[in-house]
Amino acid sequence: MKNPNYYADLYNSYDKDPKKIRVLDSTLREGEQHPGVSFTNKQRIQIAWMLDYFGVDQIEISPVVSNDHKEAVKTIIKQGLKADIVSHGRALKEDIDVSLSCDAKWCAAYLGISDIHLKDKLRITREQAMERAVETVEYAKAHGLKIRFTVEDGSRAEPEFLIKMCKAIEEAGVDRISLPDTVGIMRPIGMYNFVKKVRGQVNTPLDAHVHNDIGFALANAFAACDAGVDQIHTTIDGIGERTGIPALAEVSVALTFLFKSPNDFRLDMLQDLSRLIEGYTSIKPYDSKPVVGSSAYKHKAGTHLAAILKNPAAYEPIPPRTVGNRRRIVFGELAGKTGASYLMSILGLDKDNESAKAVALGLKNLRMGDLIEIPLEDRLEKKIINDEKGEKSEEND
Ligand code: HCA
Ligand code: CU
Repeated sequence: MKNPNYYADLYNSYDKDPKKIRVLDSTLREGEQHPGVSFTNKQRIQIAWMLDYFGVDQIEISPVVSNDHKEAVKTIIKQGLKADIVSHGRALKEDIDVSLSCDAKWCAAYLGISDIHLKDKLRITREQAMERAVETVEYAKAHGLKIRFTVEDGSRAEPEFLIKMCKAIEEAGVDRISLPDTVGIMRPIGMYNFVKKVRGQVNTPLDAHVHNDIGFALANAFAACDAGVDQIHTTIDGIGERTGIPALAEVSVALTFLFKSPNDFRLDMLQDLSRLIEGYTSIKPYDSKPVVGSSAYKHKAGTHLAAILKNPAAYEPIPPRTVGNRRRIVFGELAGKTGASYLMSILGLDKDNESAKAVALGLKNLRMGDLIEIPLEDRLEKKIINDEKGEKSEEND
């Protein structure tokens, strides 16, 4: 039999030689903009270490928010991590100076370029915005920094001005340009068109920073990749302003399995990373959250249990261990004969057909919903169950 995902992979039609898509994690910048999130410096440093060990390419943090943050940036930069540490701030010389004072090698500067941001937020003209952007990039370059420039609210900016701006900062020597959908208003084809427009006019490497206001963030991030972006912004569990941005877990799993993008991610850390953030923020990811959610690998309906017990790939796209999660089966009124029979075998009962049917019916008639959940690993748990049964029968002998 072919790999169970073989035909799906054909539809996904990844390239023979897939390009590497990089990940910038912004848990320490965008993530801290999520209501209820405020890390201590010790936590920030630990999160940076873990993200680096996981294998992200860049870690973003803002030193201009507070003195505490500035200290955190300095300390994290001193750790000599593999990932670039990107020091994020406004498109102002004074913010670049703060990055410099932290000994940063990479900085990021953002400036709103949509009419509403220019007129009502910044109260500057397009010309002034252009001047400010170019000056910021030139200033950073003159001080030996690598700089990413974010054309904030770019998806709502007048396209000609967007291109003019991108060309001007490219000319000034910018190292990357972040194309954000700041208010999460794009659908995937729209994001594709937005990125494609810029990609056709500038050669600078592009980032996608996309918000999840209507639930399209993850899809938009990948539409942006299809259009030529080579770095996606994430946060652990997708935390960020309002409804946040794509989650690191979903992005890294999709890159690995759906895009076959070459990387060294330690995917088995994903659930631990999620738990770490849960512990530091008391924001619990909802149970059906992809990859890391507590229900992401639970199987319940009788027909599913019957299949899972034979071959878990029947109802799982990726094995749970791969992403640090665990498979569980849920017994209750939906368990069916196979579920009942398995439950009986775990309890050490003989499981003839008639009794299994009776137990399945009993579970249904109880009308108490889900009664118990047990972990079920590929071989391990089955072995334990068998061993225990062995011991029991010896005891009984
Ligand atoms: C912000 C805006 C930003 C910047 C994105 C980026 C956005 O909160 O500062 O720098 O790539 O969504 O536009 O997060
Ligand atoms: Cu953002």
